[in-house]
Amino acid sequence: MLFNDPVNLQIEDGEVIYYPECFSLKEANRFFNILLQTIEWQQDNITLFGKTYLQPRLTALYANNNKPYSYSNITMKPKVFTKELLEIKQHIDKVCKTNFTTCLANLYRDGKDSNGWHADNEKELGKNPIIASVSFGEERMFYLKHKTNKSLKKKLILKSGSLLLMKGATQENWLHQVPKTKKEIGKRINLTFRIISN
Ligand SMILES: O=C(O)CCC(=O)C(=O)O
Ligand SMILES: [Mn+2]
Repeated sequence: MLFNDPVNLQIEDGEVIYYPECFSLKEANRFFNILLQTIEWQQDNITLFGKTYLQPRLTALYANNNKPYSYSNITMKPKVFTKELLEIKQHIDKVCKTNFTTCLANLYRDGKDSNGWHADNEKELGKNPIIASVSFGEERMFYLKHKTNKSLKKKLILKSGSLLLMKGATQENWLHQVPKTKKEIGKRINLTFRIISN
């Protein structure tokens, strides 16, 4: 089910691999439409540097266990995987040769929705977490920058049906973001599969 060869971004101090067509466009469209309707999207308040904001996108947490996930002063309790999320997880598990427990879903409603610079380095993910990030719907830019060496940066377009796999020391040494855009664009769904086992 992989239609194009993966591309290793060859970053220092980490490992990032992009699979441009992990799902066919037909499958990606089907998943986009179903997930938009069936995921229980919510918009939380987040607290950053003592200030509280509405998160600039909708989110939801699903898992095959009951372990919560906390970030930016939010604690999310998982819901049971839907049929389609399980179907997607099974494919991603195979491609990544791992067994993800948890999926944090993001809905970017338009170009004003975004995800600011961060690393997925919460303690419940453990050291050197593996994170598989699947995109459906509108394509968005994705930026990576090294935490200390300012000359190390990467920029790529995350296409519908793609998988971006981040592993090794990536979260320790790099930050990533999905910036706002002024373009008139449609909705994008992103699923980040993670392992939370303690
Ligand atoms: O939307 C994306 O591509 C990235 C999402 C992300 O970084 C996250 O949920 O931690
Ligand atoms: Mn992230």
